[in-house]
Amino acid sequence: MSEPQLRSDAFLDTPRTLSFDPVSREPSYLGEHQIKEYNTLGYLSNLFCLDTDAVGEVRDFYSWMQKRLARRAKGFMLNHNWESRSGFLHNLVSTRINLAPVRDIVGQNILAWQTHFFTKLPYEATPVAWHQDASYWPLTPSRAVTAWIAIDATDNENGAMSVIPGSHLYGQLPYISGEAGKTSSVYQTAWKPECYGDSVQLSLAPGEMSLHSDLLLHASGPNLSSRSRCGLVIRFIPPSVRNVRKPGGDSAILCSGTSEDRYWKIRTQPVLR
Ligand SMILES: O=C(O)CCC(=O)C(=O)O
Repeated sequence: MSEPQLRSDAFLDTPRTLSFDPVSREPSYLGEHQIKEYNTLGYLSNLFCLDTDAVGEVRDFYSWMQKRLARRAKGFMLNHNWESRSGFLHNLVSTRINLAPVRDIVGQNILAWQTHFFTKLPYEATPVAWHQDASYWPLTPSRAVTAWIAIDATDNENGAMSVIPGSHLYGQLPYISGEAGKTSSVYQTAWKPECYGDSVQLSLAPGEMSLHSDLLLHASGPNLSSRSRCGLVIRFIPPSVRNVRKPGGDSAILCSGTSEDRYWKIRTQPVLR
């Protein structure tokens, strides 16, 4: 069998710096051992993020959003970036989540670039293929940290996300392109992910989050249970990161500190729910 065509850069026309920069600042919330863990493994898990009331409000918001979407064509991307139109999500992201562990990793100045609901309905079969987030994004350098926030409990049965510890240290990895929605809900599939180590599945209780580097390989399997698996994902960046596809500057939500760099316009809270 011939080898498929491998790719290693989705943005050939716009070079990016895709390498891991270890965290060296002194933490004020996390322990030193957790910073070491993040640097060597590329992720942290089971961190407190949202209280029970907030989790309930996100669940209500998600149901409301799905009812609105039901009137339109269904699609994975429709769950994307609601924070840019929703006052509720804007407020949640900027004031209600436990940012302390994110601050210890990203620094004092934090922007939320995008959000996404990654949901698997009961018995939903579509897996998420192994991929690196940084490979997809027109951001440079690769300093984004994803908070994967459990709205429902996640475990082996309902398709909790898995990661390959240490895979963030290899920079951009080769991948094959595939059409989203057919075999996976992402369109890059890392080539031979098993070469980078054994995977670990991240079981989370509602309100807990994991944090992962944008270079860490991650994936998830089908939901084999009668339970829903809803996660809210937030992409956090320091303002020194820029979008190479938007030379005039991109926009983001300011969550902490200031945005002293010229690359980002700060979004105001939308009036709509
Ligand atoms: O929710 C999942 O299973 C995958 C999440 C993911 O791919 C991401 O956060 O980039």
